[in-house]
Amino acid sequence: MDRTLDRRAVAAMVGALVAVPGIALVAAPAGIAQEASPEASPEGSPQASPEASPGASPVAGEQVEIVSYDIYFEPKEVTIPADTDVTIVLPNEGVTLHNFSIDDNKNEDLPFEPIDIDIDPGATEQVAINAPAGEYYFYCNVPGHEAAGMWGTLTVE
Ligand SMILES: [Cu+2]
Repeated sequence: MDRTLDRRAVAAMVGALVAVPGIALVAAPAGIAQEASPEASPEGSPQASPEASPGASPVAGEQVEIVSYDIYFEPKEVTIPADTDVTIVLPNEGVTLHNFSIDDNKNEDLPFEPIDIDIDPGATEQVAINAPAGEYYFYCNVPGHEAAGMWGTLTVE
């Protein structure tokens, strides 16, 4: 019973944090919704813990989620802040292997190390990125998947 109360307290605190208008969460609304319900994401994100930094710099721990399905990414258009450490969380909700790549395919003079991450079905991978402003093309490099529409645009601004 105590644990239930604790979870409620934490949920209330997270709710309060999200409600503060001064805190700009650039992440997609889906990300905000997840943070508001700790039970939905058992792994949690320690840096998002309200106890850790009450009212402190909300910029730490920027993260976005791009989910792999068969055969597409959701969302397909993602925006993140420039010159900021961002964690891209990559769940694979499909039944086949997928991949998240940002490389020289449709990107000219990529200003950061190429990304190439395989994601087993049911698994969740993640990658840290810190990119200058620009538009970057991402895709799944499993043969046939890009052609089937498994690609998207990462806008950094
Ligand atoms: Cu794929």
